[in-house]
Amino acid sequence: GDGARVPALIIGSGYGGSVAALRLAQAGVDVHMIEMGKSWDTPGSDGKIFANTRTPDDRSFWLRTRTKQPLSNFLGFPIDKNVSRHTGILDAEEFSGITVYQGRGVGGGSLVNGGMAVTPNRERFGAILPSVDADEMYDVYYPRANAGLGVNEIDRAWFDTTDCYQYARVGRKHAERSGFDFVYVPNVYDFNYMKQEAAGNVPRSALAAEILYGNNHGKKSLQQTYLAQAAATGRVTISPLHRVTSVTPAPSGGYTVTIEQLNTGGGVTATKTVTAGKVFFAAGSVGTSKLLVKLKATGALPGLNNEVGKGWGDNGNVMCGRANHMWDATGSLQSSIPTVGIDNWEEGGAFAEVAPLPTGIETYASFYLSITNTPHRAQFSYNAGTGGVDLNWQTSWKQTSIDMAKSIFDKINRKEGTIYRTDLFGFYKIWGDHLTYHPLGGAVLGKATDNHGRLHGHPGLYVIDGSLIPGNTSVNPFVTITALAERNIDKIIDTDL
Ligand code: FAE
Repeated sequence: GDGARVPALIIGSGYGGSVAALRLAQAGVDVHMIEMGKSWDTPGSDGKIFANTRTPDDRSFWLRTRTKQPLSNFLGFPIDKNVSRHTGILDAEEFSGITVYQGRGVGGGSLVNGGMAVTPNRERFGAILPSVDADEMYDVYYPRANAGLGVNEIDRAWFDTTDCYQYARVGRKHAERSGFDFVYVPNVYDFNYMKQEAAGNVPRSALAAEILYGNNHGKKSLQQTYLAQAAATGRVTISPLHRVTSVTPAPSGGYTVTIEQLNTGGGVTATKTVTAGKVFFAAGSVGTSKLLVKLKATGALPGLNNEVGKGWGDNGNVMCGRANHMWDATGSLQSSIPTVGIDNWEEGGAFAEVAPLPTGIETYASFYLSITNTPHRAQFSYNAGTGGVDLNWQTSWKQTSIDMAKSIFDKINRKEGTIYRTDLFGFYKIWGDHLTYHPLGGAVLGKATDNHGRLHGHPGLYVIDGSLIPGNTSVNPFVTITALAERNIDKIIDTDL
C-alpha cells in the first residue's frame, strides 16, 4: 500500500525479476514486485486468457490502436488491423530506427516468447562476459537456470515423423545439403503436451498457432515456474498494472520508489510511494535503461556513472523467408514452437532458428530468425524536451546482420535453386530488419554496475536483467539472463543482506 516500507522491491517480473524474487524469498526476505503489465490469469469473453496469433485483438498489443505484427504482410498484403487501446501483452516499442518487441505482464517476456532455451557455447560466452567465471556458470548457474525454467528437449523420433515439424525437417534438409551445422534447440514448451495435442487428446496451443500473444497451454512461462515457486514461499507480493516512475534516496535510508497505478486503458488512476531497503531493476533491457538514464539526468540518482544507457544491442536479429519448390512443401500444420537452428556463427557470424509460418495453409515458405554477431551498439539518452528517453540506433546498421545471415541463406538458395520471399515484410521487401525481439544491454555488467550487478554510486540498488549483457548473447538470450541472475543473486544474498 501507499507509504509502506519493504525490505526489497523488484521492478519488473520477467526472468531477472523472477529469479531475484524467488531466491530472496527463500533467504527469508519479504519481496514486493512491481509489474506494469496485467496479471494474465483471467479468461476473456472467449474463455481464453490469451489471444490467438491469427486473430489478434485488444489483448495482443500494449496501448496501441492498431496492431503492429512482426510479420506485417502476407502474400504482399498488409495484415495489421485496428484494435482498442489496452494494456495488452506485446509491446512494439518504437525508437528511431528500430522497433523493440517486449512482453508486458506478470512473467515479462516469458509470456510472449518462443520458449527457445539455448545455452551458448562456452567460448562464445567467455567472449561476451569475460569478467564472469565461466566454470561457475557452466557447472552451477546454467544447470540451475535450465532446471528452474523447466527446459526440455524434443523426442527426435517424434520430430522425424510428426506433421507439425515438416517445416523444420525441410529446414534441416536444406541446411545439411549446404553443409551447415544443424542443431536441435531445447525449449520450455512441454513437448509431451505437444504430442498429446497432435494426438487430439488435449486442447491445442502450439498446434493452434498460439505464440506472440501468449500460449493458453503447454508453455512453461515464468508464471508456471519461478513465480509459482516464489508465490509458494508466502513472502512475495506482486502488484500488476503498477509502473515505477522514480527511485531516489530516502531521507531515512533506503530508497523512495514512486509508482503509478494504471487502468487497462493505460490511464494513471493513482500515484503511490513506497520506501524500499533494496531496489532491483528488472524492467528488461529497455525498461531498466530508460529508468536509469532518466533518473541520472534528472538528479534523482546523481551517483550513477556515465556507463548507464550504453552498450545496447539488438542481438543482431534479422528475419527472412525463402520460397521453396513445390516438392518441398512445409506443411499447413506448423507447430508455433521453433525447435531447430542452423549454426554458422564461427564462419559467417549467424545462428538462424528455423521458425514457423503458422498461417494454417501451405505456403511453400521457409522462415528464419537469425541472431548475428553484429558489432553495432547504441546508447540511450534523456531528452529534456520530451521528458522521454531516446535511442540512437541506426537503421543502416542492420546491413551487417543481413550480410551475416546471407552467409547461410545465399548458400542454401544457390544449392537448392531457390529465391528469397519478398512478400512478408512489405511489398518486395526481403529482410525483416526493422525490429528486434532480443534487446540487451544499457546497464552493462562491470561498467554501469560492479561484477555482480550492484549499481555504482548508490549502495542497495541492483540491476538483474538483460540490461547487464552487452548487446549480444550469440543465441536466444533468456537462459543466459536467468543464469546470470542466479549467479548475481547468490552473491548478493551471501554478502549484502
Ligand atoms: P523482461 O522479460 O522483458 O521483463 C521485464 C518486465 O518489466 C516486463 O514484464 C515489463 O512489463 C516490466 N516493466 C518494464 N518497465 C517497468 C516499469 N517502469 N515498472 C514496472 N514494470 C516494468 O526482461 N528469448 C529466448 O531466449 N528464446 C526465445 O525463443 C525468445 N523468443 C522471443 C520472442 C518474442 C516475440 C520476444 C518479444 C522475445 C523473445 N525472446 C526470446 C527474448 C526474451 O523474452 C527476453 O530476452 C527476456 O524476456 C528478457 O528478460 P528480462 O528479465 O531482461
